[in-house]
Amino acid sequence: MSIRQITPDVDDSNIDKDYSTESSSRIKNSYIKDSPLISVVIPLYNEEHSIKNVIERIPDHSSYEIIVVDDGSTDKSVKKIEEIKDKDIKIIQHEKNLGYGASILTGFKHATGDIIVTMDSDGQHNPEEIPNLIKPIINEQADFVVGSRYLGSSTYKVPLYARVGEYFINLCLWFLYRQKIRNNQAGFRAFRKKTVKIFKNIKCTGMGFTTELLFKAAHRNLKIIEIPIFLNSREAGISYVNLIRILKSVSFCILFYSMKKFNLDANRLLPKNSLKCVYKRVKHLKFFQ
Ligand SMILES: Nc1nc2c(ncn2[C@@H]2O[C@H](COP(=O)(O)OP(=O)(O)O)[C@@H](O)[C@H]2O)c(=O)[nH]1
Ligand SMILES: [Mg+2]
Repeated sequence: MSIRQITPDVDDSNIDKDYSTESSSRIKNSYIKDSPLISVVIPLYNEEHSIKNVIERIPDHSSYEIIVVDDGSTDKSVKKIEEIKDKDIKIIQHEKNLGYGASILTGFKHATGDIIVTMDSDGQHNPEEIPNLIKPIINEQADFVVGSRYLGSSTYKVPLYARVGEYFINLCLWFLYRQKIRNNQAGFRAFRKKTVKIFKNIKCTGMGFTTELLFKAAHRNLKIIEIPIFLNSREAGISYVNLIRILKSVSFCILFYSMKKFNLDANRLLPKNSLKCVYKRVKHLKFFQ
């Protein structure tokens, strides 16, 4: 086993590495070798009961790079990872809790693979399904793959508020980009490393990240598809999802991308730089968290 604990840097130049073109309508696959390197990025926050099992179940293959971003856990999560034998694991630790999205962005900076997979650390996703998740990318059928609980044989009961929220976000995605993603709050996803630059300026660093990631990808014409996955129920620990926060960040995200899509030049409609001023004022209210 080798565990490398890395202090996160603030330099995000690594995100740009290897990305050749800004306009990313279907990025070509030619660089993906026969055996691509897969970086599995796992955001972690107080999941001492599940994290060890999640990592141990990641396919045991040299082409898998495991990156855990511990987001200031206060329980024994990191100790549990240190107990793991026979796996190389990169652990990056945030000194304090920065949020789900911020952790994934940190993971991107340290990922060296051709394909990046993100999955939860609470045991709801099955690492054995990673090969299925990345298959459409290897076969050049997609740039971005979302594991969908609605398509699989999963018996997981999705709460009503989550169904309604996902239905509404799906409608917005369809209206703006003619793109349907039913399970748009899913955290089990895969995409090409070369697309990562697109996500560099993401503003939602909390749970709203999942929505902004999809809007950004759709805005840049990435080919996004959903494939069936099996979603387990959470067996231990608690969910830190805060509905009000998500609602705020998702609303801002939808508004922001609607304006982008319709090319609304806010500075033409409003007094000069007023949008910048509004943003400065609301920034500290953590709308984007
Ligand atoms: N890095 C990080 N991960 C988080 C945070 N909050 C939740 N997570 C992780 O994100 C994943 C999904 O969160 P969860 O609470 O299970 O959301 P739910 O499945 O939608 O109820 C889990 O693996 C959590 O450990 C956070 O503040 N920072
Ligand atoms: Mg969960």
